[in-house]
Amino acid sequence: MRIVAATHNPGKVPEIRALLGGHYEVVTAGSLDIPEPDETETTFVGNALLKARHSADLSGEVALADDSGLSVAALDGAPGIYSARWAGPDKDFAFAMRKVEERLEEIGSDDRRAWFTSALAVAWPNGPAVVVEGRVDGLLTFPPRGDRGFGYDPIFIPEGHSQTFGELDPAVKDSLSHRARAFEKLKAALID
Ligand code: ITT
Repeated sequence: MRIVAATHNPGKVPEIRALLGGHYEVVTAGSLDIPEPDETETTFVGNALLKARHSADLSGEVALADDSGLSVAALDGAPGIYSARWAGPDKDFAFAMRKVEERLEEIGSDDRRAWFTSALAVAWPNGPAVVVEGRVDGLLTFPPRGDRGFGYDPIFIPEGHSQTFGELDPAVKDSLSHRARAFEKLKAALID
């Protein structure tokens, strides 16, 4: 079966392919010339639904979207749904990770607790949609470590590990990440 990955983030695509398994042919919204919609909702779930519906309606095919982000406890959950926007128009995540560190320094907090959230939505063209959310907790570390993964991976150490997502084998990330946990829920929701 073919499924449209409603994302323009190249970092997400290999994870979506790995987590979906070999049963699906994954084509990206970018490869179908589907433009990025404005993420106008105020929650991960809302933005995931918006992106999945947009790609499903424009492609006429089943679409899967991920809306995700890093939340920092001491920053009241920021950057959260604004995680991509903190990197600016150049998508500079070295800058975004420094910004997280600077904000923590500004408030003088040594609380390093953080979590990633992924909302996954599947939408059928002009039809229904299903949405679920997964989360992984961990601790932040500075400076960034490792060059695997994408986004904020080099500053995030998942619970139970001593290496960042930027250092861990991608298979380890895919076994416990926010996205992996959301996929487990998605599979359960689609089977029920
Ligand atoms: P699409 O909307 O096209 O999918 P995007 O990058 O704009 O791409 P989001 O709006 O969901 O996607 O933003 C999520 C941001 O949160 C993403 O750019 C990363 O910086 C960060 N993020 C999400 N999941 C992550 C992960 O597994 N590892 C590191 N950073 C992650």
